[in-house]
Amino acid sequence: MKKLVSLLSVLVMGVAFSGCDFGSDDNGGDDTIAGQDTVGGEDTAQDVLVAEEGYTYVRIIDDLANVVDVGCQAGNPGADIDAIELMRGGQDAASVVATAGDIVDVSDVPEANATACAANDKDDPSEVLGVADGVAGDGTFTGYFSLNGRTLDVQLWDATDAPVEMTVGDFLHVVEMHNNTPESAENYTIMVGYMGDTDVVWQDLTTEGSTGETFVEIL
Ligand SMILES: [Ca+2]
Ligand SMILES: [Ca+2]
Ligand SMILES: [Ca+2]
Repeated sequence: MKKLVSLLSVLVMGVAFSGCDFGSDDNGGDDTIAGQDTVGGEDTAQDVLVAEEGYTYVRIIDDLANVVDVGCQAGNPGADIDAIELMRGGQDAASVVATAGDIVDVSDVPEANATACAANDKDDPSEVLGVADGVAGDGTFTGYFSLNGRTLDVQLWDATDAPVEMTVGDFLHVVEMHNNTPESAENYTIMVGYMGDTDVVWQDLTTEGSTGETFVEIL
């Protein structure tokens, strides 16, 4: 059976906030950001074909250009991932049926990132587990993991710690913390995966350039 996965990328822009540290540029704010055209709430939609069922894994790939284009923010370099939630029946907290329950893998920090961004005080991947601690864009900045060029693999679990498969109509919700400034809403790519014979098989959702808070509709 085949599924069609449609990406609906929505950056939720809340009340402007100042004074937080995440995503803040440490060199005066003169940087430009790749993919900035997605900042500001414009929706995009792309369709890709998913050839297998049983998707319980999610991969978040940091955009290496975050460091180049956004700058090396003090203490939280790269995309700042608070939570990865699976929602059923809506796009609100009450609709969450599964969250990142297991950290499957975290890749090494690329050499270029390690050199440019040696300081990362948001370096605990377990911060992505469970429901969102903060709300992207509203100034509640807590409980997130700054990728600093890395790739993060998780499995979605329900409240009983059982893996949960994505089904048609679900929304995959990735909370990347930002404060309504272009340089704080950083780019990343989302993939979904299922367990093959020996390893997780990953499906690209063509979500490169996802920025800030993203919803992916499973169709
Ligand atoms: Ca960041
Ligand atoms: Ca969190
Ligand atoms: Ca950010």
